Amino acid sequence: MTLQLFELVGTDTERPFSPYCWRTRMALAHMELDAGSIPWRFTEKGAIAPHGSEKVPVLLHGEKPVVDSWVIANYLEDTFPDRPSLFGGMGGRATGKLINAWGDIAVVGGIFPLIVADIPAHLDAVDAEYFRKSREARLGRKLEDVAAERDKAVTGFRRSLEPMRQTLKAQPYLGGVAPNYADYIVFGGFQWARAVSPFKLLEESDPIYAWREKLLDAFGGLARKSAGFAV
Ligand SMILES: N[C@@H](CCC(=O)N[C@@H](CS)C(=O)NCC(=O)O)C(=O)O
Repeated sequence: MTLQLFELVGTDTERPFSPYCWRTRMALAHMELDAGSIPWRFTEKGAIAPHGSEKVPVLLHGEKPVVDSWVIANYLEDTFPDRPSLFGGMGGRATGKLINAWGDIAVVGGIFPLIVADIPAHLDAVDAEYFRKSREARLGRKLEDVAAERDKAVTGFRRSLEPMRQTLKAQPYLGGVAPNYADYIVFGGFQWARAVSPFKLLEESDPIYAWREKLLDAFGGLARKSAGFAV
């Protein structure tokens, strides 16, 4: 049965930019699973509604839809037990749940105000209007006003990554000697930023920068080859 992934894009279909879709894309590569890409834009709700979702990623396994990046990771782990494991056992899966929440809140949530104003330029007029309206309602402010503070705000974001920094001083990946799904959860956030924004999130001396470089090169440079800014 074929695998197909709905992936968020804007005007450039070679620039998938959802942090959650990137978690799934890296997970598929880790498991050595081929999956076709179905480019999806914010306002194309009709394409995924029949699969029971308003958001991407949505993975189709044959006819079967699997919705939400964490659910997809668990589905892949359980459905393809003969493939390289994403979690490395029940402990990895359980702590992966924590990293997933941390990735959503501290990483995606932390990066969001730093890059959000750069996103509309990658969207067509209809999507850009939807994005601006929905995100400004969420933020309670204009995107440009949020962006105006980013040079200062990035310091707090970098500080918030200290637990990860400490971990990477002791081991090469969150997964230990090799990456696992915990790494892809966090990496998805950085790859989202790289796809849409020239803003520098990490200093080169940061161990997280070196970790990100390794993941950009993983799987034949899957993430590095995808359209993005070299920051
Ligand atoms: N918890 C979900 C979050 C998915 C999500 O928020 N996807 C965004 C793209 S990054 C989306 O589809 N947004 C649609 C919209 O804003 O209308 C997951 O992990 O898959």
